[in-house]
Amino acid sequence: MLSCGTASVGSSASLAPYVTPQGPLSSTPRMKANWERGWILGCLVACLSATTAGCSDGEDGGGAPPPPSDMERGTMAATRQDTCGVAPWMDDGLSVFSSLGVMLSAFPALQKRVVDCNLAAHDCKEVRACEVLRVADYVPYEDLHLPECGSERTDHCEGNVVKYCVADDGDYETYYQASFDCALAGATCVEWQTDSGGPRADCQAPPLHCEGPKTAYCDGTRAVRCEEAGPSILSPWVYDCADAFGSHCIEYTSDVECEGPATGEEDCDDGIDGDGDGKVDCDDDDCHCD
Ligand SMILES: [Ca+2]
Ligand SMILES: [Ca+2]
Repeated sequence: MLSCGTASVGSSASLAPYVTPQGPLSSTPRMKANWERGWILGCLVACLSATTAGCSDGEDGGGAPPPPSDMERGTMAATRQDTCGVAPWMDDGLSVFSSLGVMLSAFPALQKRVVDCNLAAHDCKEVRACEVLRVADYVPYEDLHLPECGSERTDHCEGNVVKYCVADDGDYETYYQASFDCALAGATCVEWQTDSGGPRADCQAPPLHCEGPKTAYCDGTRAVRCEEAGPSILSPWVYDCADAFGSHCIEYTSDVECEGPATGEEDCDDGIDGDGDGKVDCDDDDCHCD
């Protein structure tokens, strides 16, 4: 019995498609696509790789950490996708509508292969190549077996489980019901009404050190994004840049990003060689300072 095998699926798994609200981003000019530096995979990540076998079962006496949860795996994958310019997950806090960790739990058929691929990747080039799996695994809601929300959205909380309504691209007349246990994200299910009285619900994460929405800060290598899941419902989320091939967190213009060898020089005004290539700020061609 492997002690660090693949993570179990969350308790509220329902099969349904989801199209990310963010379209794929083209890689930015400052991105260096051919980075080939080696990446030392820890046991935790290595065991998620389809090409890696053989984790100890604890016989070495050290004991292995528990397998990462869907939220942890999805967040790691989101951090890699964002840092590699695939999709801007780190623009959002915790919301069932914009969290890859939630989607991995709620819609594993759609996200499992691409997330596994992201976590097994050795660099941004491989992360970008994983997108073919996301496209291949897309299935419209109507082809799966989700309950319908009805003619009106019926988003609500059942205990700490959020029952939320999702729709396919191009068809916002038929909503299907997905569910997620907010406790899996250390969060609380909250309900509110739209201005027209429509019911809404989402998960709300603890406020951490957020001073309000549309703010962000670094906490070591971690990027903390402070955003709202609904009106006045602050719900931050944390992305560890270290998960993105050894990147670190940088703050500028009230934003946070990951910077490191995988991204090239991002902050061109801090006097620091952010990507470790020996060239600082404008001396680094990544900065395009002219
Ligand atoms: Ca710099
Ligand atoms: Ca540099």
